[in-house]
Amino acid sequence: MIEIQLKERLYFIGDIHAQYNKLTDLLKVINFDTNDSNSMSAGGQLVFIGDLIDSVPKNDGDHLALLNKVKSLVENNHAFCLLGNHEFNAVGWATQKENGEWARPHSDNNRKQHNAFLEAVEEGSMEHKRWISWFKSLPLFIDFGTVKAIHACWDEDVIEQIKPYLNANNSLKEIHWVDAFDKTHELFNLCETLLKGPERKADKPFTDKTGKVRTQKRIEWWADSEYKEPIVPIVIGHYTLNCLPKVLSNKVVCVDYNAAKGDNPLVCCKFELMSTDRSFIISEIPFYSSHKLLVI
Ligand SMILES: [Mn+2]
Repeated sequence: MIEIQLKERLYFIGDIHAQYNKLTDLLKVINFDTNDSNSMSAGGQLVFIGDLIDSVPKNDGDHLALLNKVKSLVENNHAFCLLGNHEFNAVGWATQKENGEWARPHSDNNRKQHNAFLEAVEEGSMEHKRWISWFKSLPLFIDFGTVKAIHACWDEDVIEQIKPYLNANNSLKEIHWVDAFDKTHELFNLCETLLKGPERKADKPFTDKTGKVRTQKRIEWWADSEYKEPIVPIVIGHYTLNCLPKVLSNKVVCVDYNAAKGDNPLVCCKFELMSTDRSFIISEIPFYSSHKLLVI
């Protein structure tokens, strides 16, 4: 567990993908106003689970408003922000190897996924470079003691293996960013598992939602027999669920309900850190949604 200044409760917020208005709506729903000491911000902190950026066409959002808001919340001890696979990929896109190639190839498909962000920050600008250096400072996971958070998969073995590559705050060390995109380097698969989730060979090749043909499919690690049940609850995002918010297993909660798309709500769950109740029941964890009318 790292040394962090914790308050009494945490609100874990799912993948936002530039939907700034959904975040402001959600903060109103949970009464989290940093200018009002009578609001929940006095005893609570937010945890952004990653994937702040990259919106889908027709749902542009507002990248700069969102990034400025989240960064300011983090700097003022109102929030923590994890690295998602989209911020990870953004760093690879903007990182050149010694031979001049980009760590993440500038293919048409990769550009398409990332274009809304590149347009918002103006690719190559100082603004772009500033956000990339902030993304590099974000932790891959946080252990809050009675609850842990990561973008896609908490795998104890992988976390042990990746530690030598990390700074004290669990962000990737500057010298290893190129290795993280090198398929021949062990760091590549470690990052893939933690940020994109473990995969297994598919029965037959299939085309994913971005049009890419894949031979590996994601597994539901929280229900997989190769994974031991975690000891403390884990909060994740990434899995673009489309049901009403509910826990995934006895110990795993997901807060990504595809806010990127259309009118889907942005979802968060609340976790009381000071609870001394040892019989804490994860299935009773409260969820909140940016749609006031959607009662969860
Ligand atoms: Mn993701």
